[in-house]
Amino acid sequence: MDGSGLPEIRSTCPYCGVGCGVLLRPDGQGGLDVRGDPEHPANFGRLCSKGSALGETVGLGHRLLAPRVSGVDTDWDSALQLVADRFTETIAEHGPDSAAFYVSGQLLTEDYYVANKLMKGFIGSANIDTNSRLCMASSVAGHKRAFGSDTVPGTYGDLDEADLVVLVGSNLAWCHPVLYQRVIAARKARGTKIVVVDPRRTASCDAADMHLAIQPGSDVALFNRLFAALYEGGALDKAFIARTTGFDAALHAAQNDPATPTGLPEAQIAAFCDLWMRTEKVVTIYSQGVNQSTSGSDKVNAILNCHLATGRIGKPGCGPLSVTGQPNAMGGREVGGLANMLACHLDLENADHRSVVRGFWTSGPLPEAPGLKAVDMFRAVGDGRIKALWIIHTNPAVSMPEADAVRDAIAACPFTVVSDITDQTDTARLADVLLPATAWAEKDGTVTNSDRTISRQRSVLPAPGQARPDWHILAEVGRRMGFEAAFDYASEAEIFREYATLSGLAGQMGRDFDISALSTLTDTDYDTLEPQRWPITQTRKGGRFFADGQFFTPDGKARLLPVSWRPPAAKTEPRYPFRLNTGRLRDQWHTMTRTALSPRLSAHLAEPFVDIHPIDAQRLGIARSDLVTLKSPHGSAILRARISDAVQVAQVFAPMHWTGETAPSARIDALVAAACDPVSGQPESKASVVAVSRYDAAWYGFAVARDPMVLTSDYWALARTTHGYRAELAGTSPIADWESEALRLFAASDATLVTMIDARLGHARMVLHRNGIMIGALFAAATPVAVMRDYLATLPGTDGAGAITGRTPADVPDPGPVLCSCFGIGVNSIVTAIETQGLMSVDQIGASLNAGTNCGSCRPELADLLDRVRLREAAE
Ligand SMILES: Nc1nc2c(c(=O)[nH]1)N[C@H]1C(S)=C(S)[C@@H](COP(=O)(O)OP(=O)(O)OC[C@H]3O[C@@H](n4cnc5c(=O)[nH]c(N)nc54)[C@H](O)[C@@H]3O)O[C@H]1N2
Ligand SMILES: Nc1nc2c(c(=O)[nH]1)N[C@H]1C(S)=C(S)[C@@H](COP(=O)(O)OP(=O)(O)OC[C@H]3O[C@@H](n4cnc5c(=O)[nH]c(N)nc54)[C@H](O)[C@@H]3O)O[C@H]1N2
Ligand code: SF4
Ligand SMILES: [Mo]
Repeated sequence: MDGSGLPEIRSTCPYCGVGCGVLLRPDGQGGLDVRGDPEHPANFGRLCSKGSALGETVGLGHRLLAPRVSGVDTDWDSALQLVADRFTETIAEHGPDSAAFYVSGQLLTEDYYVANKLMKGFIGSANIDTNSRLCMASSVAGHKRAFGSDTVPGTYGDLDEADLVVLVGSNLAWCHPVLYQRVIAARKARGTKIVVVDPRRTASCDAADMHLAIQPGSDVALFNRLFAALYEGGALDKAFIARTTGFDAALHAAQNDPATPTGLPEAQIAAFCDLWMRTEKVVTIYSQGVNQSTSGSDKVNAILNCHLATGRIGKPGCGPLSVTGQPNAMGGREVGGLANMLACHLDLENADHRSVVRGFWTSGPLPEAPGLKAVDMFRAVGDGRIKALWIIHTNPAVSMPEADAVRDAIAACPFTVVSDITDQTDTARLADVLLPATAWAEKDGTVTNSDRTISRQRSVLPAPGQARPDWHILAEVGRRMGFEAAFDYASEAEIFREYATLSGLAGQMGRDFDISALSTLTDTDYDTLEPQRWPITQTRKGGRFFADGQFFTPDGKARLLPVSWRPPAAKTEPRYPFRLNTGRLRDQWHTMTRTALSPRLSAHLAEPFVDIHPIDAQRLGIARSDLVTLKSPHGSAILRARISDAVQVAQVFAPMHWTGETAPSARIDALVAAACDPVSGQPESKASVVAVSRYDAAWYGFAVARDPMVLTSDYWALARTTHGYRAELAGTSPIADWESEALRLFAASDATLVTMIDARLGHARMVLHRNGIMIGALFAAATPVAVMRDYLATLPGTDGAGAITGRTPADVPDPGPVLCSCFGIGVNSIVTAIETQGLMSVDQIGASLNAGTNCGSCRPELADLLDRVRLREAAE
């Protein structure tokens, strides 16, 4: 409770795998107040920019509110019967493997369990795979190869006690900001050293003692060198090595793998090895720079080899830590959501495991072989082997590699069902049947975060329209397909109890995942369930794994694996001379269906871009703010050029977030090759090859508007603002009549126009008013438009005085692009404060402007800005 009298409800943030606890209080008008839960063990009250802005994303404007068949709203009964009938008919005619589910690490455990049970247990196919294939599959494979199980050994608490944290292919500052803050706090408290291994200089490098800017895909070579150095330096733990097998072969492979592919200077490698060797308490955090690779599983095992051979695992302050991306990536692995797994960390290919699960479910025979993994699944959709497809809580038309082919395959599939909270996604637009799911704040269930902590998500808002929880929709279809008893669930709690009971059987078979002590929870217990780390049995609760040298392999020993460096699958060549790296931005979540609703999150970086090194830019005649075309063997994209030495020569980086809804020519996965790791099946999303050239635009435009715009130009990118929308535009054919173009763009033929057009220079400025209120403004030029964007974005809905000048009035400073999204503070305001007030630290910036004092996600960028201003001043 707080002052307002309404109770605060404890729940979990629906974004990243840190799994922060949140306290939610409905504001009574459909909105939510959100703050961090001081008692949650993942965040102790902290939230990042995305978590802090959750309240801005719960509006209903974009929601899908009724089931829809072939574009027409219908009732649940008809829609569910149609789905059940079409799946039943397809299976009867073409066999179980003609059906597939493609699901998500953002589903709650209860949803996921039901989906997996329906496909593997009752449809009798293993064709259920998940976007976790694009995310965690290499970590799962690496864990299973080394430990005999998909076990995360340590806990977040290790970060507080570590003396060295190595971030490998992880931009923790932006992607797991609350964990990053924890590392920074440890650094302040005990001087923890930070090393970043990433081809790109990221926000996570700002506080790092060392940045190893390796060549893409060369991590195995680096960790092999470390392994060899640990051996040569006498730093191995012989007693622990006795608890492993494969040491000789692994060491031999490491010693024979040259470090040259890393491209790093020998002295830097030596310094890294030396630091690792000297430090007992080392945590190696790894993420997509490791997993999303054709050698992803080998990268994981190269890292695990070093921790196992030094016994630095499962003890306080040390161990490998695979940070998971999605809020329930771990839960999905636990329920067996991947095509090659069974529920509760049991193995699909193990006959004893199958028979236990079959007996428990009283189902038909379970499939004996793995189903199709994500990339193969969509290939099978494309070539007609899969004829009925159900996509739940994921947007593969945007996020899969070779996304144009995936989009076309979904469109051509004879029967596609999509469950989403909105119809405004690239994938939802392709569905035959669209099913409205309840969203995060409306649903109940559990999620597991990166350190095995299971937390409740709790519904705090009513389900809008006809929306229903995902598990409920799945169970209805299961019942209508003839499996009444198996899917006769009355509540989430009932599903959870069943799952916890099954985990007890898995525990009895010697598996790690056992939460059987939760199998007798009452509904009230489930409602009040506290966050807790598995295992949760009568004899064991939480804690770390493996310090005792006991592993989940048949002989109980861990496996050291011989691994050797392999280059990325795609080779650069004269036609495609650049390596394309892709990843995330601080304030957007994946395909932006939720974060883009928040003006303050959209203000951080409002347009898709590509980072290109100054030397390459100069060689290709690309100037700052130019648009560029990227072409790969699979597709093309148009992006804004940011010239930056954060990337290396011949490498470019582009974010993954933009879609057909927000910037149709910037769908980056259209370019990404679907080359996969041979063990994990995870695609190499970070190392495709592309050509880069300047986009030859006849005109460039910038528009702000109060209402949605009619965007049709060759290039456009749309973002929300506090006053409506802003858009960047460009086209290759000249516009003859700018005034008609403006009226069309704003769908406002009745508006009054103020214009300034210079046809000779190709400049055009138009401000549109209706009833004295500015509804839009369009600025066009033959070169990238130079106007004060962030200021102009605040004018729609006002009288718009002076808008035509494209700049602030003389007495109003331009705040510049927003850097601190919590307080909406722009770069220019911060630079001015640094210069005029002589600020020397991030804390001083906070004291003066508040910037960086709420969630802290922008602190690395503040530090970077401070350095740049100071450097500039020093040079002057
Ligand atoms: N803000 C934000 N946070 C998120 C998400 C989001 O969408 N937005 N998504 C969540 C999800 S699902 C995930 S999976 C995580 C991902 O979290 P991260 O893995 O931290 O994020 P990415 O930006 O995908 O990639 C990390 C880094 O890998 C580097 N990299 C590329 N190639 C290599 C290589 O060969 N070797 C090494 N060592 N590094 C390489 C990239 O330059 C990049 O900086 O983030 C989660 N958190
Ligand atoms: N190039 C490139 N591509 C990548 C990556 C990369 O680094 N580079 N990363 C990959 C990784 S790690 C990941 S995890 C994926 C993520 O990619 P996706 O999973 O495709 O992305 P999201 O935007 O998270 O999609 C979630 C969808 O679920 C909907 N939704 C939200 N809440 C609910 C709900 O409660 N129920 C239902 N049924 N639907 C809901 C949202 O509106 C949205 O359409 O992208 C992958 N693709
Ligand atoms: S770090 Fe941010 S996005 Fe991740 S769970 Fe916490 S608040 Fe949510
Ligand atoms: Mo992910």
